[in-house]
Amino acid sequence: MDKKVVYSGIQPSGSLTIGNYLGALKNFIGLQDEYNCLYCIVDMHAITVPQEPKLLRKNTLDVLALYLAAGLDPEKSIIYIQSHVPAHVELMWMLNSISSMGQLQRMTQFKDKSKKSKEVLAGIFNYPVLMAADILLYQTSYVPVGEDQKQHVELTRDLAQKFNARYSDTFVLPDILTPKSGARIMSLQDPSIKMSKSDPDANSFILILDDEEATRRKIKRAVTDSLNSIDYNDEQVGLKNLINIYSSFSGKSVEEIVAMYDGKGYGEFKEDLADVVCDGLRPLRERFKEIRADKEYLEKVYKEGAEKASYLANKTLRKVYKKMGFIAK
Ligand code: ATP
Ligand code: LTN
Repeated sequence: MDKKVVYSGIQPSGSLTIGNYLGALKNFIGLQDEYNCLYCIVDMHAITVPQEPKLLRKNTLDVLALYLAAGLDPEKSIIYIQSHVPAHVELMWMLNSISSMGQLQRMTQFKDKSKKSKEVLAGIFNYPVLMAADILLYQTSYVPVGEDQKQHVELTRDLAQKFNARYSDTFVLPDILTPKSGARIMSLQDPSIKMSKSDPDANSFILILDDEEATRRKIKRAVTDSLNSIDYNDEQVGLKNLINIYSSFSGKSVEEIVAMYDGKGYGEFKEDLADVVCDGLRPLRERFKEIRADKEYLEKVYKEGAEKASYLANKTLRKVYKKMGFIAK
């Protein structure tokens, strides 16, 4: 039997944080042998907030180089840039015709992002429909993402079900795949909100590409509490988040970590955490520099990726056009 399909994407809307790494990228690697994987750089999603064109181009290649530095293998997975496969936008338009305004208005990411901006753009409203198109084009079974994307994957299932019921079986219904630890990394400055690369306060996140000095400084400044005792509970949310980060990078369980620091203070814990994070990211940071400098290799990867992805996407797209009643060319 054919392997099942895994699909995920990351927006080149800035430099990636350890939230993106632990919630998504790190988990992409291990899936490559068991599944047919597609990993996309979703640049069309990134323009739902204003982007400086030069920076968008740079960030897109940075994300590609980070994918490769983290261990994504173009021999095993299809790695490509969303705007190179126009089928995504075409399917999105067709899915719009069965998407309900009410359901899109209930998406928490839409509500959060539109609260923050002066003008609510149509792109941010339609964002989840484009994400559904990404996933459904490839008959995806599993979507490895952080917990914040749960509602979008559910919407994707609803749209697939609606389409299948109206036009006959066409799409596979996808399931979300969240990691056991690291599914929701919180801001280092306000642990009630998720760590986000678009947060204006650079102390709130650690970037995969931050240098070690910045990484250590940000961990030192991370908000904790005045209890000065290492415990894992909902009263000590800042510390809880730091323990989660420690656990995700070291592979140690939360219980092990709490036992290791019994009777010790936050200063020592934070210093060790900085070591664990820097050790965990060092190989990736080094490989990134080499890969990012090799423009020809990057170009080869995204061109071949787009060709393979287009072939698969167009197969689904042709079926959709036909089922909806469009005349074939
Ligand atoms: P932005 O912060 O700019 O709104 P984002 O980082 O949330 O964007 P993406 O770049 O598309 O959005 O996220 C890529 C992946 O990283 C998704 O799977 C998302 O769930 C995951 N992710 C993002 N932030 C976190 C976090 N704080 N903890 C865990 N996973 C996260
Ligand atoms: N909305 C996602 C990014 C994204 C995505 C996808 C993830 C766009 N298309 C398809 C998985 C599958 C986010 O993380 N903000």
